[in-house]
This record gives sequence, structure tokens and C-alpha cells, in this order.
Amino acid sequence: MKALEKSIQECGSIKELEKLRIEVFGKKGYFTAQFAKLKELKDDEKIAFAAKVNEDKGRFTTLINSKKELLEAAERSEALKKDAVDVSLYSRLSDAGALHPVMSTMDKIIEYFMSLNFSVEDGPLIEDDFHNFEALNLPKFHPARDMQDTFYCKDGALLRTHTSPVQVRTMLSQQPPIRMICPGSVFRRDLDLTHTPMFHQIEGLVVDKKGMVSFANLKSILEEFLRYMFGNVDVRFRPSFFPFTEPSAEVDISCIFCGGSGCKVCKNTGWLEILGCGEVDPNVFKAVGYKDVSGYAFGLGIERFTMLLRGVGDLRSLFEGDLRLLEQFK
Ligand code: 2NM
Repeated sequence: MKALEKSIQECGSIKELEKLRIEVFGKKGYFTAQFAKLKELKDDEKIAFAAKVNEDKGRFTTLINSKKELLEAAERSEALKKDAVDVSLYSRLSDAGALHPVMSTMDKIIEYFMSLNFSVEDGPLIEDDFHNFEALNLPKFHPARDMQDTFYCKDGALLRTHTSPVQVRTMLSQQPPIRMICPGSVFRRDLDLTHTPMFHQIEGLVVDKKGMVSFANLKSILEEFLRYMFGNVDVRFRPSFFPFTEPSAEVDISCIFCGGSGCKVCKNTGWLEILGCGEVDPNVFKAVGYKDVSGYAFGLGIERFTMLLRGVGDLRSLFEGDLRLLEQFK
């Protein structure tokens, strides 16, 4: 008995334990032999003996079962150790992604205006006539509303042709003072060497009580911004026209490729056209129900900024999805 108990305790594997179990409980095992002895005993001895053997049987069952559990646990943890993965190991280098240059230009511009406390707003790509045109002082038969330029959907819906409808929505839902920019994609029916039917814009808008913001503020903020983006460039404002601003201006920087002496990129003018701006037209404020305010706005194309900043000569390379383009900007 004691010897059996000892061999169970010292048993090192489930297989060995199973062999022991058969030795103890099997047909030719210990307990079968014990019970066989019963016949040879007198009646009064039988009861005591049988009780003793049954008690032993119970004890061995418990002993073997708990030993089995121990061995199984040990085997499991052994298996886990063998299959363990070291999650702190460095993996083989995979193809990590890179931000598209248009998006990194967008981020840089957003960061600049956020540092000046501008909020960043967005709005729907599918717009309606009021938000995209009417509220922006684009009269019914203005050429910019022509079928040539705008993608129309069913039931008067259209793809926004600029991000200005976001400014309209912001003015309708907030009261001045407003300092905001709206980055995002816009859509026009245009496709040639310098135009794609989808491109990206950032527009800015500042509105405050009448007299609080001026064209001089607009000039200085844009000059600072353009020097932040392009380095130490000259900036000039040329009178221009937009339906939603009055007065309006187009802004040029001195050519960053030739320094202003004239080259292919600036078509020998020494200047690069870079954005449009102006004081918000009173009709726009009327459309959103603003009274006694003044404000200015500006708009720029992110692809154009990106091409100039990165020396990308062909607009199409920004849209071809060729990974070799991104590889260069990792
Ligand atoms: C430009 C040029 C000038 C502009 C105006 C507005 C609004 F909504 F305030 F009227 N948003 N954006 C604006 C003004 C955009 O892009 C070349």
C-alpha cells in the first residue's frame, strides 16, 4: 500500500500514471486481488475487510485523480511555454505607409491657422444650390454655376465646387466672432494638364463686429502665412474679382524657383499666383442674417501648394496612386 502511494507521488507523466492506475484498479490489479480474498474470509471478518478495501479504493481514486490534475497542469504550462510568442521582438520591416504629400501640406496649413486660434470646420461634400451658390452671392446665371463646371446630382443636389458652403453653414449656426478654416475635397467638371475633377481646398473666414477686421489684417495674416509656408518670399496683392468678396485680390509670391528673375515655372513673370482673398461681400452676410459685421476670407488650392513646395511638375503624379511617389516622402 505505502509503496503504491509512493509510486503515484513520484509518477512523472500521465502515461506512467495510467499504467499505475491499471496496476491498482485493473482486472489483474491490486483491488481485484483484494476483493478475491473476501471469499476466503469468515462472515464476521468479511464486513470489516470489505470496508477497509473500499476505503483504500476511495483514497487511491482521489490520489490518482489529483495527481492527474497536477500532471495535466504541468503539461499545459509546458506546452504554453513552447508555443510562446515574444511580442516585444521587432518584426521584419514591412512596407510602412506614408502620408500623401497633399495631406501633409494640408496638415501643415491647418497647424498654422490652429496656432492663430482658428477653428477647423467641415461639412457635406454633397451640397445644395443655396449653400454652394445662392448664399455666396453667385447669381442665378453666373458662369460659375454653369453645367460645364458643376457636377449635378438628382433633385437639385450637387457636389460642392468649393469649401465655402462650410463657411455658410458655420455662419448660419454660430454667431460672430468667427475665425475658421475649412479644409476638404471639392469637385469641378475639369480635366486637363493642370486640372483634376476632384482637388483639395482650404478656405479661411474671419468675422467680427463692424470695423474690428480690415483688409490690412487680411494682408498681414496672409503675408505671415505665406512666409511660413515658402520661406522669405515677396508677397503682392493684385486687385481681382470674386462674387463673394468686395474688394477682392489675388495674391502672388515671388517665384521660389528663380527668386523672381524669371523662369519656366513662373512663365518669366517672376511671380507665382498662390491664393485669392477679399473682404466678405455684404450680400453674403445678408444671406446668413448677420448685421453690423465685417469680415475677410481667403481660399487656396492644396495641390498647387504641394506642387510648388515639393517640386512636383505634373499634377497627375499626385493622383496616379503610384507607390513610388509616396516612397519619396517617407
Ligand atoms: C476664395 C477667394 C476669396 C471665400 C469667401 C467665403 C465666404 F464664405 F466667406 F464668403 N469663403 N471663401 C473666398 C474668398 C474664397 O477662394 C479663392
